[in-house]
Amino acid sequence: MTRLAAFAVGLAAVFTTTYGIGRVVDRSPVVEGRHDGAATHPAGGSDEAVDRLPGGLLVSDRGYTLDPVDAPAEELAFRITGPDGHPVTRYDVAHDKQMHLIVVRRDLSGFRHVHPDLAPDGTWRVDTPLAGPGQWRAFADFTPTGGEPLTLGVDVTVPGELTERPLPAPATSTTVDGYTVTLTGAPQPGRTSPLTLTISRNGQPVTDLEPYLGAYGHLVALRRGDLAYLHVHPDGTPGDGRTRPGPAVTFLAEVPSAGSYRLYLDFRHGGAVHTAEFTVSTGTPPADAPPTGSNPSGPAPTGDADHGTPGHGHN
Ligand SMILES: [Cu+2]
Repeated sequence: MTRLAAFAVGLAAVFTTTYGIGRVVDRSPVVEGRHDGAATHPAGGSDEAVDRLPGGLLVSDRGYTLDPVDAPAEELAFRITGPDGHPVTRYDVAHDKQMHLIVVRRDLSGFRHVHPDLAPDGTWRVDTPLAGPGQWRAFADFTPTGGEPLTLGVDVTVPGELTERPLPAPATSTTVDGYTVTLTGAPQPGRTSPLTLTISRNGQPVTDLEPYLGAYGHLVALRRGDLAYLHVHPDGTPGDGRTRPGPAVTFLAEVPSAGSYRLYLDFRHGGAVHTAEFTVSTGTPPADAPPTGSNPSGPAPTGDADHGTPGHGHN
């Protein structure tokens, strides 16, 4: 009797301790892979499981491998090795380029989107976009000729003093290089939903955006925790007779799970490319839902009611 009681007390203590740790982890500023099955299972499951993964999580997929190449500090170099074990030298053009290289720190800061040059031996080189010390993730987004589009990812460390940058809170408006960019719509896990970004400058709508990478904007979304790389397609292209050069640019986005995402919009105006960044949290009630008064996962989306962009439907 006494032993049984002692056992029960011991169990209770274990549960309490576990619960306490869980709470502490959940409240920490950065939680890697929280509530995220893809991040907690090692790669190398069934092919079916791999097919369902978002892009950018694997360094090697479908026979193609991203191989960093030694390079001077001011340069970033890599190769893509193909199924035959040799560097790939032929690529299809997608969004105006054969290779899109995206880099970002593991804390989602420092985003850059650049276009390396291909040497005849299959080595890609670019002036390093890695702006300072940190744990960086590099994504190569490409289509090998005769193959499918792929996004491979690899970690790159730049030594030095690391400074963790907190993820900015969700917001529906931001400024960059004197432009104000507002975001309407929110990604919904498991289905495609429109995201509209509207650009103004000095209070005036920008109506003469310049095409960049075959569109009036290029949007990359990365998931917090594992940096899953999400393809986001522009809704319309310059010259299709219905897509206007601003002030609004609409994308069709689908996110694989609830969670926090960082969106990076590249747009071109005045001969320069600008990048506007947003944090969005999915899994929160739509903006037109009645307020619940409690939302433990973060601030509720704000500002949607002020924008009133036509076509912002919840269909
Ligand atoms: Cu690109």
